[in-house]
Amino acid sequence: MDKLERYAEILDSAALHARATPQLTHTDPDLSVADAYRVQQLSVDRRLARGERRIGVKMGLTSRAKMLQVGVDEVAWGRLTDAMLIEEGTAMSRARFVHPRVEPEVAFLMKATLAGKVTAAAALAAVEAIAPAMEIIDSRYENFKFALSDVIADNTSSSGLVIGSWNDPALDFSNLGVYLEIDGEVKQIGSTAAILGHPLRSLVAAARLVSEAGEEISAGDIVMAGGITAAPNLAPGQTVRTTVQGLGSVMFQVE
Ligand code: OOG
Ligand code: MG
Repeated sequence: MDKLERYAEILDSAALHARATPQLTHTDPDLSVADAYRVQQLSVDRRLARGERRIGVKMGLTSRAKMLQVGVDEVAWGRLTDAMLIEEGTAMSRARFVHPRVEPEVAFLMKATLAGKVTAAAALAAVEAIAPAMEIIDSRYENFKFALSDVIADNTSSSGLVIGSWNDPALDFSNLGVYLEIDGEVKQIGSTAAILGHPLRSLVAAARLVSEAGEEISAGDIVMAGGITAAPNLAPGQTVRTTVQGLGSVMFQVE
């Protein structure tokens, strides 16, 4: 087994068994971003081989708040599978994760292929709908600490997503107020403008980055635009809700 396949197996099994693993860059400080994306692909392939289905992609580190929280200042992307979906209003089990956090986001549902260098107008034309959403991130690394290559190899911490109701993308979603509540208490406040100045820019970046990997965003795909605020920790018993002005709210519970 070559080195990158070995890394993919380590990360996949850390996720499967909810057990933290040391950062790859501790023993391999020169692990490149290109190799890290290859590890990500190999580890997601292992999920697909177990019967999971690809449902789209996620962008990460698209806001200042997120970059500051984890100390990595480059946008990155990851792959989403159906096993990560948590139905809106239901409970997720804390025990399946190492140290989960939640991020308020918006999600796009695509109605056309989007690949390569595209304009924001072309990106918008490929969007079927937009929804308030939350991502549950769970770094497979000890202490939730990583360098850029680590987090890319680890599928940018992606582990769960919850999507609210779909809205017409014709409304202006460039600067909508967002708040995240835990047990009815507001924990984080932000705006969709925190996502690279406009959530469409995240979609434009996704089209380019996904194409660089030889893949594309297809009709029916979900694209998560990236966390709007810093991500609070999750604990059993919590009720978590994100509200996006004009788009509605989305909720789940932790058990
Ligand atoms: C990396 C993933 C960040 C986002 O939306 O910014 C991310 C992490 O913080 O673990 O998903
Ligand atoms: Mg995220």
